[in-house]
Amino acid sequence: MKNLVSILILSFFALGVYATVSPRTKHSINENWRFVRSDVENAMQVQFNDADWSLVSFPHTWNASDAADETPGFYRGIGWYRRSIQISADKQDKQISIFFEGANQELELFVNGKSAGKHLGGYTRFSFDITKLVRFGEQNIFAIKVNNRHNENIPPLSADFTFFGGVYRDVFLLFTNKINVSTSHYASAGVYFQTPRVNHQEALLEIKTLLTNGNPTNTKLRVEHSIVNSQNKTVLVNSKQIQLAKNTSEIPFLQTLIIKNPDLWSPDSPSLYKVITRIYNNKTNELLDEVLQPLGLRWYEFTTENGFVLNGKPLKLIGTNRHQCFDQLGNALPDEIHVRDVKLLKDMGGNFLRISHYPQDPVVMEMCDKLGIITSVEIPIVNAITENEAFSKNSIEMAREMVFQDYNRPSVLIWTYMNEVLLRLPYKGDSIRNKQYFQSVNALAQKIEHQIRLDDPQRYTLLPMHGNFNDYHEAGLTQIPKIVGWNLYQGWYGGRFDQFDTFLDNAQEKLKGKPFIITEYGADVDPRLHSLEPQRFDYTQEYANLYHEHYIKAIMERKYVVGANIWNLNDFYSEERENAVPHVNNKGITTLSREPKDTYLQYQAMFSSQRVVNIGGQLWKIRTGIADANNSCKQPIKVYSNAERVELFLNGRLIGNQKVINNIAQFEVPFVNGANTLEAVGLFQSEKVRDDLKIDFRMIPSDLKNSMGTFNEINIMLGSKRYFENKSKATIWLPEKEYQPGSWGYVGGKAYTKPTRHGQQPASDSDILGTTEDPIFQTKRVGIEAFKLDVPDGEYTVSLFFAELQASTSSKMLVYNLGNEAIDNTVNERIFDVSINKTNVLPKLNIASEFGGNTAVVKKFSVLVQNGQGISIDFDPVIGEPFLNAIRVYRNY
Ligand code: GCB
Ligand code: CA
Repeated sequence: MKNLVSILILSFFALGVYATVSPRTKHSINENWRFVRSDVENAMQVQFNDADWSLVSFPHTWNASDAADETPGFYRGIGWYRRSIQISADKQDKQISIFFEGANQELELFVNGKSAGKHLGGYTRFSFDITKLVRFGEQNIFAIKVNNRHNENIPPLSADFTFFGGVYRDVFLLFTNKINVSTSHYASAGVYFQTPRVNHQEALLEIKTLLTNGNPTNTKLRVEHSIVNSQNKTVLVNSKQIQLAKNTSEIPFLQTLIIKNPDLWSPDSPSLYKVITRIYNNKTNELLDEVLQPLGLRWYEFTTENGFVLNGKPLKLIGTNRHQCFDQLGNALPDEIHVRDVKLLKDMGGNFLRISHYPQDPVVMEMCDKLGIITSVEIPIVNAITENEAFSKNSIEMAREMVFQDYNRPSVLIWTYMNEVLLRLPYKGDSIRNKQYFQSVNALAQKIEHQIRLDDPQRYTLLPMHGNFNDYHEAGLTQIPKIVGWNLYQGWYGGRFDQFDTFLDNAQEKLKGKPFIITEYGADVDPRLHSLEPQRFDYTQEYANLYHEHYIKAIMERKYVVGANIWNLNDFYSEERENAVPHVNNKGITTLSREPKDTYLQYQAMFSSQRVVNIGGQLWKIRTGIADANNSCKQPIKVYSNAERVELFLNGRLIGNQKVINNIAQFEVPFVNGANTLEAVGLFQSEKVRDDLKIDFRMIPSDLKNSMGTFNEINIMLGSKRYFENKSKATIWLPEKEYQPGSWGYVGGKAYTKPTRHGQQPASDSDILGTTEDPIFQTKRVGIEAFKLDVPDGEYTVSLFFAELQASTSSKMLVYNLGNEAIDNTVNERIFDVSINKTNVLPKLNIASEFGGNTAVVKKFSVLVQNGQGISIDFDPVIGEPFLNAIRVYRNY
């Protein structure tokens, strides 16, 4: 062995390579796991045969598909992973730890049949020392048991996001010497920085290093810290000796350094230092361990008078929240997607990220450090607590994991806990018991606050509350954290936009001196839905645009609002939700696969330091409308820009030159049938910046009767003011209108609206079974007498779309609609006849009894139209009122 080492060293020198052999190595063990989604007896045992289990790699979740399918619920229980790992004999004198970046949510690891440790909680990192269980020079069987069952002692108890189970982040093996910078303290780096004084002249840096000596001999060490600046120049080296007793761990070692003329860290200039901590055997000078941590030097303050102040300058914090999931992948994301998300926020001009509602992948934090994104990180106590010791203990433990794991991140300025903790009062109606519950919540909040301040005296704390001021105030929660957070949805879940402004001003009046962060605000956008007459709760892009235009203005006008986080950066999975896209919360300003919605484009125009010209409606590529006298169809287009003026061209022709007001230039675009190329030119002082957008416009002839040769298809949603685009089918649906001779439309009836506690909603938002085109079925016309289309002679396919939105099968209360629950509006039987051109094609149709409520039913007919008769569909009631949800007419010949 010795010979081999010396040969190696010799050959390094021979090649002229000055390599330092690293005293610690870390490599991932993500591949080649056998997996089964059930509990299996003896699965931890070495001899267990896992040959018929499936083969998976980490990151992995077992809920990627069942949390998005049409069966309510998803698997919440035990899953096992197994693999063997060869650990070479030359590792004999090493300490070996396994490091999990996260697994949801209870995990136990077995190495060679023996338990190596357990961890509770789905979002924090953890490590186990497995040195004693490993067999060197042999294959070692690793068996991991994970459980994502509901556990009343582990936060979160409930939340508006899917609790995907599995080992969904990277897993590493870490080899160190037995004398090392401790790897065991909350899976942290074992090195902790405080910067109690930073200014332009100097920064005071206190470093606490935890040291472990796993050897049976006392050893004298030299601990050295090198401070390297962003140009890779070592600006300071400090070293000190310490006698480290045998068999000890996590022995704190303190050093205080002063960095002169520091390069300051800020969003515009995120200068990072590296602190490299090395420990040497003082006698032999052998390098025993080496750890690198990022260091950013900045000072900051949250005030009501000047807002947030960074390095002496006021800075409004604007950004988003973020959930860690992606289209089809659930929460099992590769690092690259995490990286991409933080870049998306930076490119938007954002400087603030609320890492909601739980600690995320370390690479997210790394990106925030590097790109200059200020963050708050939080533990996932959401909606409610369990009033017992175990829940308290686990919550505090989680808070400590969070704090220690991201302790040195310059990006982190705020530790957050308890999101909307009074949303779900467990003792509704029992005011005495509820008071006690308030006290329990208050007591837990105080404990967490106390623990965080003890572990990290410098940073701020934040507690995000929903819009029920009185409850939080009465429970004393508005007083405990250093900053108060508000999640506000006025004008979405109910009410009007301006109630956002009055809520804030009233709350500030009562909480003088407390800085506020708008920790959430947003409105759902199904990226397939659009409207020229947007309404609250219609899920259209255009409604959300108005919502955000109002909110951001109110936020910018108020100094005591030190920052705001849009809810949310991305659409995200929430299994219990129904909505226009079931199982998804659509409040993202990008989609599940991160295509930017208009709201993203708007914020980019407002906050980016680059020159921005973004034509709105980029996700609305197929449009439709009825031809006017010039055979065109005027529809509005917004261009988001930070130019002074914008010119807009349609197919090369200038159609307007508009002043940009609040970063928006508005145009009425006379679309023509077929290809429409829009080009926007932003007129800046010294240059022009362009953006273009191609739109396929499907012109509906105004004179349908004489449209031979131009009419091909029409798709109409009844009772709707919305447009719906299906990108894969390349179809576009348009709102209904009343019939006029020569044209098309309904006769009689009225548009269905959904009654809720906060007024009528323009459409149902229940999951429609049997379709992914839910919005087509979520509106309807009730009491309809006929639908007529005066199409030219020919053969047509007519499809009638039905879904009973008011069936008496009671639908469960949608818990996440923040008090916006539906009011019962079920109907008894509806039976009706449907005839097409006088032939009764659907006698005694009873949709609810035949198919059940909220189920998509499409009836397709071939219709021969002759002698200019057009298409006339008649609805004749037998019992109750007839209805129709949508109709598609397609010309065959
Ligand atoms: C909230 C919650 C968040 C939800 C959001 C919503 O207030 O904090 O978890 O996703 O509202 O969309 O309703
Ligand atoms: Ca990772």
